[in-house]
Amino acid sequence: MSVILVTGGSGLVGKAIQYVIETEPEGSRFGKKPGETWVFAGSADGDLRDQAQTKKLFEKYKPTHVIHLAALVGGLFANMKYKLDFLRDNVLINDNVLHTSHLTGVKKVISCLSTCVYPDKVEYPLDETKIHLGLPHDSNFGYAYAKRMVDVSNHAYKDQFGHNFTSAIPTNVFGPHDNYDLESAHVIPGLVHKCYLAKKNGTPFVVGGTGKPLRQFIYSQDLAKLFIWMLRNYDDVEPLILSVDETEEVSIKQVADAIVKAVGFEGEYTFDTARADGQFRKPASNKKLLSLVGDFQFTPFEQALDESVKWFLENYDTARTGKQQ
Ligand code: NAP
Ligand code: GFB
Repeated sequence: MSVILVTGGSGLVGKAIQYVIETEPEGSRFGKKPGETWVFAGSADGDLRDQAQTKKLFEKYKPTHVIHLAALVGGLFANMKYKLDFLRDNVLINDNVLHTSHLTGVKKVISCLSTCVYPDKVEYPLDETKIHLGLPHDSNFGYAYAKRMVDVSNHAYKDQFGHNFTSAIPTNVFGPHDNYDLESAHVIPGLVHKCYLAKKNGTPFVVGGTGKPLRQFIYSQDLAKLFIWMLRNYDDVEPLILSVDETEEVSIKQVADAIVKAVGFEGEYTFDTARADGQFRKPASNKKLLSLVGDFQFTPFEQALDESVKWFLENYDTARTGKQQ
């Protein structure tokens, strides 16, 4: 009788895992297995920066397996502004979840890193062996070091106690239930929200930076399936990159063009080059993933973007918009 606790279960990636587990046929490749109980916990179920609240959450659900997604998460501009919060909140959350998993005998933990943890100056493409080979990009070193410490902790728990604690490394993620608050949003939800407001108010659509940086984006529902696959099949302490192929890198300008099309915006569209571009690129190789998972169909970018914009327009009133009108 397995109990799978998904921390951060109320967020972008958590909601996608819940959607897949609840819609895929029971017993299928990405579906729920008979006898499994899945628990999706948000911060209302317990502030994981607090050890006592973390312990209480684990005592309540007695998880056998944990998919640990909970984190202080934000886009480039939020990371640049709140480096200490992104470091400290995430160090506290990660240590409480891993140590409570250790104390309560959890059989497996999959934590979630990000390709922004990698060194800024390293030979591309990024692969699973290069995480600690240099300084992260200055724009998000707080978040990056907190996430790197998860990999260090996993190896220490393995060495000292033989625990099966591992981690996944997604690229930039997008999809339904994203964070659209213009201050803290990532580029896709941020630009979808800005484009929607520009269309609604007849104002210019302004993209931050030069539009030249390159990014790889994975659809939250594809990422969700890969987390479920890892839960069932991946028992190595070494992290695993979860991403589309590195040839799928797109420029921020291409992303903005696709959003203009998806939202149906016909007005003026400019770049605010006074805003930061952040890291120019962080191309990640999914060679190890494909060598293990075999055949996996990623959702085409434009289809995934259309579905995400449709969800945003249909759920605007309840979505995390930070209430900018
Ligand atoms: P998100 O939408 O912002 O969701 C964050 C989740 O963490 C929410 O469920 C939130 O709960 C929970 N949480 C935050 N602080 C908490 C606290 N102190 N105690 C308990 N729960 C807390 O984030 P996401 O995009 O789904 O990210 C999920 C994971 O993927 C994170 O580990 C993130 O670092 C990683 N990641 C994300 C991206 C991306 O592009 N989004 C890329 C790479 C990796 P409430 O909503 O209830 O507050
Ligand atoms: O998604 P994003 O915030 O994160 O920004 P990063 C990506 C690129 O989009 C940057 C440009 O080059 C931004 O200049 N951009 C243009 C915008 N307009 C906007 C906008 O309105 N909002 C935002 N947010 N960006 C983050 C890390 O880096 O990647 C985090 O800081 C996290 O820690 C995340 O790991 C996945 O890809 O630059």
